Amino acid sequence: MSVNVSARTIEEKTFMHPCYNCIAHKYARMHIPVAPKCNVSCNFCNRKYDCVNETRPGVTSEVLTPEEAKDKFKIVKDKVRNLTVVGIAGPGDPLANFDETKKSIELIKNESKDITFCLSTNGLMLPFYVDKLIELEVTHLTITINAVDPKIGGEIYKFVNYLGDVFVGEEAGRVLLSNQLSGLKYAAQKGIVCKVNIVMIKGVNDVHVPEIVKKVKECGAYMANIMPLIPVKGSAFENNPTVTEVELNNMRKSCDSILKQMYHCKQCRADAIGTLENDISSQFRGNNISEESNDNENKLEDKNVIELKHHKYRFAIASKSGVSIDEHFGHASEFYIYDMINDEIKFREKRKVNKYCNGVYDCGEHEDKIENIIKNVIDCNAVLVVRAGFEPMDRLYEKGIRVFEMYQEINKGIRKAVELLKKNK
Ligand code: CLF
Ligand code: SF4
Repeated sequence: MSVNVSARTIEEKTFMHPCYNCIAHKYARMHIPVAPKCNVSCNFCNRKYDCVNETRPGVTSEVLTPEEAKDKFKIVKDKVRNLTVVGIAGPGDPLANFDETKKSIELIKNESKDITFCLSTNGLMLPFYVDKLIELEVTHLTITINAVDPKIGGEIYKFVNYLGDVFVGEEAGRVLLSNQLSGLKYAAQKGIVCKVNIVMIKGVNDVHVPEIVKKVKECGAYMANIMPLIPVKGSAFENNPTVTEVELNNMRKSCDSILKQMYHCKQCRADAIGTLENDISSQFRGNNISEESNDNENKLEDKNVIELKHHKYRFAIASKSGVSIDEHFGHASEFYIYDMINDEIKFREKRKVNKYCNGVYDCGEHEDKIENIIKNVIDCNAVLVVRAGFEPMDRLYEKGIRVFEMYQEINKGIRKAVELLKKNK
């Protein structure tokens, strides 16, 4: 089996890919955030943000279903005439969400024959999926490889979940590396154009970077993209020092003689749209619900559309652990937003709110706070919490949002809430 491109040749696609070719800066790419889960835990990642291997932390993308991604693609394609690439870069790993990845590509391929498909992966599941990616006509692949020494890898990955077995330390580094390199070799042999991203982490893998570049070149990588660590709040590396722009560029230059280097990466978000210089994704988020939208009417309209057309439910969940509904309404500083569509439960995003209750001293501010919370959950059918006071319950009820008190695992709680909504209890 080899790469079969429909209209443009693979060389043309690479020539018109804004990440693979800096003179292709006039072309746009669109990321579709259809991949929320991940099978690896990188020490520089805090899962409330997008995959840091490819994207900028600090911005949480919405998660789309494949159908939603296809609908959004149609809108974007009509408006962004220079669009050449559709990429999947998170918010987790596309190969840990292969069904969604596959379905999205198939649906979009039906809409456009000329689009280049590009994926960014941690590489753990790559050996399993190269042939499938070729069938899907994915021509460009990014694999993030932060170490070619399992010992160093062991310092970078908290754990690796490989087919249900969890590995830690050096063993985690070994399992991941072995799959990354065999996947890269195989994909490159089969004609996929492979870029390797390397997160440069001071004191951990910085002096090791040239060795990584040499190894991936041997395995067939087309280019390398050395990126600076962004110490994400809440991650194990949150207090690690960062490399300076000068140190980063010096490293890239010193590796240039080994393998072609990328100098223009923007560490863009998992729902980025536009040229690398000009991200216009915010213009397209109104089509779906976004954490940036505080427009009540849009959210209400959206909620009605969702309920009537798609029989879909949306919930705001108060959770300390991220696993169970275990937070009091008044103590929640953020809500996890989940959808249930055709019996399938999907996490969408987290929304920050001002805590409703900070103790007796701010009782007078409750009015403003409940307004702020209502704005953030207006598109939801219900809020699921351990406990809530009568006042917030009444105010949410007035807006058509139910409050269900329960203490259980999130998915179970959602199913129970759907039953209650259906029975109108
Ligand atoms: Fe996206 Fe990545 Fe494909 Fe580009 S981004 S999946 S290769 S289409 Fe590009 Fe953005 Fe840098 Fe990635 S600037 S973060 S390298
Ligand atoms: Fe986070 Fe990406 Fe690493 Fe997964 S691969 S843990 S999403 S940085």
